[in-house]
Amino acid sequence: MPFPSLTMSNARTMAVRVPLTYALGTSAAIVTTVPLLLLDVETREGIVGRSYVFCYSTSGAKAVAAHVADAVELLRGSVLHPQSLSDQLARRFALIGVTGTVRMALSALDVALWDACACAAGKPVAELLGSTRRPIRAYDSRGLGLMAPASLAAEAESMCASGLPAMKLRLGYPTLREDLDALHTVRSAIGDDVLLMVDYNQALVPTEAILRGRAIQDEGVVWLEEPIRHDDYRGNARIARELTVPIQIGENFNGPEALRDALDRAACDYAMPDVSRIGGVTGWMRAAGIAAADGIELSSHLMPEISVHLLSASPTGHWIEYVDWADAVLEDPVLPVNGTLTPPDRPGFGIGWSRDKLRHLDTI
Ligand code: SMN
Ligand code: MG
Repeated sequence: MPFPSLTMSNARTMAVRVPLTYALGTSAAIVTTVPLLLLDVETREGIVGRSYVFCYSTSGAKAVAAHVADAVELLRGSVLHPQSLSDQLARRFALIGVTGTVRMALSALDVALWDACACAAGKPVAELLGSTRRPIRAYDSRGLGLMAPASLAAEAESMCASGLPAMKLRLGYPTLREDLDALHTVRSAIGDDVLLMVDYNQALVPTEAILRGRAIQDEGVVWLEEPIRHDDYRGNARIARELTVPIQIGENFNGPEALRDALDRAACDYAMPDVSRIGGVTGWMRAAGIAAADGIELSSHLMPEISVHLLSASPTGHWIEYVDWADAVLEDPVLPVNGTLTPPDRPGFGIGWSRDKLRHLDTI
């Protein structure tokens, strides 16, 4: 089968605000609604490529949409060769800098281009990338933010209904005592069989991270995520050296080069890129090659519907972060089965917008 030949004609974006099932208090900010930017790329052949991106804030959604519009002007009439177009766009945006919302816009476009190509080929993206569709172990990341112990116990119990084998707890309370209380509260609510990851969202400094990490690692957590500033690789390396619990970072990696740098500095034991910051499918697959060469297990950050195809095609695919945020806009949400997510047997990423659901959401 030849790689499909499609020509870019136009793109449409729509930003919506989705209320969350569980408010998510992190050490950085409390998230109660999530702005999602939906992107449709149109081709002259009539195939539509879709993607969506979590934009963190209202201004984020507006900025990403504006950068997408600029990029589409540059691409109109181009044949969809996603890798070449992504590299071309990165060059064109080099003066403003391919970081933050610019990176998110270019990543979203790259995802939509790959979706269009896979739709034209009539194959799931995982298969277009040369992989089987394989089940990826999923952990529940919908809740367990920073909150009072009684609410934490109730939320942990209700999350058990998903049947997932693991969940992620946010830490970074003012004291280690409170972190341990939260961990013990959740552990007694869920029992010994469900695994726990913990995420500090960059709350600590290295010395404090080592002190807290020493206490927490005796609790048998799967990983300790973003203990300190994400780009302090020297500090992260010091923590990784001092602790036995695996250090997980990566949701803020800007492009695959950041993973290369982090691994060169021994800043982490595991990595979890975010498809919208690592550079879409193109950037993810480059990162997957780096991780595979170094034997580093790769997990994902948010946007599970897209990430599941990429983890499936990653030699060291590890855990998928499950959230249900996009269920509010999708025709066919991707649901966990037997504790795993599997790329659906549909063309592309298998994402289509439900007009009915969109009617009930606030737009930005
Ligand atoms: C996170 C990041 C951004 C929004 C919500 C939650 C968190 C995660 O760091 O890893 O899920
Ligand atoms: Mg995190």
